[in-house]
Amino acid sequence: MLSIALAGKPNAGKSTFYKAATMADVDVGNYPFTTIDANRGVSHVRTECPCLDREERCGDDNCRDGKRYVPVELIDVAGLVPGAHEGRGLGNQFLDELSTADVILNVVDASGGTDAEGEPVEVGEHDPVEDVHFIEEEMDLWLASIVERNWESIERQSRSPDFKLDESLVDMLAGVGASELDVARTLRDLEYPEDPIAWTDEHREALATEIRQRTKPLVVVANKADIAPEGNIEALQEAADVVVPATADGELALRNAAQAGVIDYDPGDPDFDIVGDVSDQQREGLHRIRDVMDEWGGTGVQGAMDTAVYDLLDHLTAYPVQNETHWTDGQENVLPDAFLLRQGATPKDLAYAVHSDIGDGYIHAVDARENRRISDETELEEGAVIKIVSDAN
Ligand SMILES: Nc1nc2c(ncn2[C@@H]2O[C@H](COP(=O)(O)OP(=O)(O)OP(=O)(O)O)[C@@H](O)[C@H]2O)c(=O)[nH]1
Ligand SMILES: [Mg+2]
Repeated sequence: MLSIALAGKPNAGKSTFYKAATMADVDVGNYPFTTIDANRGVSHVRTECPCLDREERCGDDNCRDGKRYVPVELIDVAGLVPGAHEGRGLGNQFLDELSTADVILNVVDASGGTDAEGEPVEVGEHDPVEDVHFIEEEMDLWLASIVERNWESIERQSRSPDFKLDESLVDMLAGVGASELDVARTLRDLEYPEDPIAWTDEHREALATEIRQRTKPLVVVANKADIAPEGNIEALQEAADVVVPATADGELALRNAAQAGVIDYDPGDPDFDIVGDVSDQQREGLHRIRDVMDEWGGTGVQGAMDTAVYDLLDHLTAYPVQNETHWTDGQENVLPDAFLLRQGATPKDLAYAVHSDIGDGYIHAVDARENRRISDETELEEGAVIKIVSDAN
């Protein structure tokens, strides 16, 4: 499953985001280091379900009237402070938690109501722009320390006649999610001595930064948008490439209200309807959330995850079926599964995503929308509905 990690300084709202996005019961508190051990759970990205092109909706939990929710892993780690890579705050073991993530949501307190260490201050007192880049720097330094720790082993390996730097680096960096392609492209873009013994700290740091950029893209979540002073969100939008304004707290309130039957709201909707009895105070609270949603197009929680997966990672959703006419599995469930794949993925990649046996036994694929066989080289598109014919079926 694709993995999204929430990172950021303490008290920025990571656990609130996690709680809203997973509906799991985790601690939230207005002080630094509420979270110590990482929380891992399942959330979803939202897309349009292919059933919208048919007469009937799927009618299951993952598809609400054509809004399709595709599972992803969400990880909520302890807060990071500047210097974390050398053990400040709760230290660098928490950076290790990020190693399995495919993409990072850097949760920033856009209200400026917490200082660099996450201690509460007056709203507007701290400049949130300062919190944008330190996460990347900490991650770079953490990765550089991994490279340094392992360099002796690379030097040793380099004495062997069939030593290949790229292969050794792939071995070393697989644990942080770097593929052969990531390493190949990184080496192509860097200047470095052929002999690993001649590498300096600067060479290793440059390698770490390049690899981090390729393997851990970041979305800035400008959280606490509900109380952010005028101009703070805009300043963050200028400081980083991808910024999603958000109110994690607002999303949590909406999900709770929806669960209680008080409002009609699906995660990622730009608005909600009040359908149950609410007190004046509740109504006022809901209207405050609506003001933020009106300004930014939603609460930003669903939006941040969707941006991470569909824009930054550039993934698509593909739906394997067994029956190409009815788009069902063997139990007549309509569009039972959805898989997130990289752009450029082929039917065979989908087969392997379903199961390695299905991939190994792959014979050919049928596009269920067109009801025709497609070539093995076909690049799948968002919303592809595919029957895989495999001798493992
Ligand atoms: N106004 C406002 N407050 C929020 C929002 N999101 C979270 N908070 C508050 O911010 C405080 C910190 O929230 P947490 O979710 O515990 O923050 P964290 O980043 O997990 O903190 P650590 O675990 O200490 O690193 C809590 O008091 C939350 O209620 C938001 O969107 N708006
Ligand atoms: Mg927390």
